Amino acid sequence: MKIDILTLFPEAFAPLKISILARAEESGLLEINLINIRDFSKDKHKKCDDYPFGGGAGMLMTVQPLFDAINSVYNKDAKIIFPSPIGKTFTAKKSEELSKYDHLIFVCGHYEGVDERIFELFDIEQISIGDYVLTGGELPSMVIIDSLARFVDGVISKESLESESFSNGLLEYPQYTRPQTFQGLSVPEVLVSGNHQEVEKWRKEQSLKRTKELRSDLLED
Ligand code: 4FM
Repeated sequence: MKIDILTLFPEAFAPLKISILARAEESGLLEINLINIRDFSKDKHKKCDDYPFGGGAGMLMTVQPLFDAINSVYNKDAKIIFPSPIGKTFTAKKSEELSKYDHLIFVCGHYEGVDERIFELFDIEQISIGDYVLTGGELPSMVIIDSLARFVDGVISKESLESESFSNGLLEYPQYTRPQTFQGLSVPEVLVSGNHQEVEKWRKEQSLKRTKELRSDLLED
């Protein structure tokens, strides 16, 4: 999968260049390109923001650099995403759906907004990561990319994906590793019993118990 990220702050994306995503890029499963929107400004000072018509607080990103930056990476099969609080809320289902594309383009807004005409010039899906406001689309782009990359074939094991929270509509069960006792606290006996059927049964029960206690909304339908 190719992911193009259009941003005024490419240096903000260092977190995508470590750990699992770094390995996914090295192995050729993922290609993440950072494109500086400022490089496309036709203004003599490379300006990419301006005051809103009609007045109001703050600055907006101007449409020309955004338009040219998108066109520099665009092809008709690409999906364009603009993280924004006005979008539908991001979920594991949406994450898996996005992971099936061969080419994603993330457009990161910053400041108080972008000129609305960019949404008339391209088919862009706005996606929110939650009901709160951030200073730009950089962090939510990273959240969405980190999450969907895990669903790209080969990035992590199928078993890891299937055992985690939301994969079966439930929260993940509690997990333990060595040492078997720490500060007087022991690992649940069933997990060291060697009885795989009992382990599976316990994990299912724990998942259901946790979901009831912490996220009963997930059990509603
Ligand atoms: C987005 C600031 C666009 C400026 C933002 C522009 C957000 C969220 C968010 C801030 N994005 N979920 N919540 N973005 O707050 O996705 Cl131009």
